[in-house]
Amino acid sequence: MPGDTKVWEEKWNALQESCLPAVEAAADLDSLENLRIKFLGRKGGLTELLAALKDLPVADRRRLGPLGNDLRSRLEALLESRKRALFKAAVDRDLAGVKVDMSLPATPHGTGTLHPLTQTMEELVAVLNRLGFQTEEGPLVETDYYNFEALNIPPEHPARDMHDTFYVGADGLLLRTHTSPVQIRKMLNSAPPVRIVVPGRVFRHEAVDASHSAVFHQVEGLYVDRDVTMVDLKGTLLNFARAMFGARTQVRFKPSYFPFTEPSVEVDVQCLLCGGGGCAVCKQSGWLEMLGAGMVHPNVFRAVGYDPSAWKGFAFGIGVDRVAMLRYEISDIRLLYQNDLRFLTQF
Ligand code: FA5
Repeated sequence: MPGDTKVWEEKWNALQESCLPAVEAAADLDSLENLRIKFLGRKGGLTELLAALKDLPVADRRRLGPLGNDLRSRLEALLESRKRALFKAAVDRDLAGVKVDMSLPATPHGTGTLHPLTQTMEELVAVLNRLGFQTEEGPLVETDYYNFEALNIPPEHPARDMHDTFYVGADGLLLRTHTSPVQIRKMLNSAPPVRIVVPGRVFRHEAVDASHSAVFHQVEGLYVDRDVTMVDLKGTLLNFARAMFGARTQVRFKPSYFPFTEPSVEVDVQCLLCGGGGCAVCKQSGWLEMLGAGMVHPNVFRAVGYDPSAWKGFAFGIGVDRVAMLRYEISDIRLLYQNDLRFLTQF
């Protein structure tokens, strides 16, 4: 009906004249919100006007619809810009009444630290670097040859029982059970003399307890030269123990067995956690096994093409986790692998 159209146009005109200036004049955020509800709320003036379009003849609807929509867009844009301006003015007003004390200390931001295992490993390597050992690394996934066979552990050798091995797929690949395979890789690639230190992660399918983990870390040492003796080995290991645990550290060497060294020793350090009195970590013995070592077996030299009558060597493999536990008085190896920040931030 033309009458309805005329009424619609009059309302549109009136709205256009009143709503935009009202928004311009709004003095605070509350009045602005009231205006938004008045014009654009569910029962707002402009909302109802737009809804009323559907009752107009088609031709009028086509002509007036864009007018209505245009007014709504302009109103929305103005509401938004007024809102920002009023908000900023309110914040400025608040801040004007606040005194900022520039001398207050800032909120501290926590910075990360190196994992205690990384710290221990880096220190161990640094001690051995100072003694002339050069750092080498090797792969975590190894072949049976490097991990066992070239180290004088042929298939079916009972010493394989000393390492519960994780095999990877069917083609004989395995997760290295110690860092000793890197000895073989190095000696196959370079002529003697050799003096290397090998830090790295190793894996064994072991029952986990306070001092045994299925993933742990070793630092391997290998020194090959013309006149290397057991005394050099002892001196090097004492130097390592005193550098890591202090000048009065008690160390004991015990005869042991490794297929790749002869003679072989195991080195224990007195348990700093209980002072030697016995605790869960040292299994009540007062000592903690720290490393295995010995003089390189002639069969290992033969496997890498070194002449065992011309060259002598010693090797050792240090359990890094055990060193970290002793140094930081950590009573359970599992704490090193739980990534609990309450624990890690103490180091
Ligand atoms: C070896 O792995 C030999 N490759 C060490 C070696 C190197 C001997 C060169 C001779 C010459 P063993 O299995 O004992 O040896 O491990 C060496 C050290 O690793 C141990 O003394 C102990 O400190 C640490 N270790 C062994 N098993 C674990 C485990 N499950 N969790 C944490 N540390 C371990």
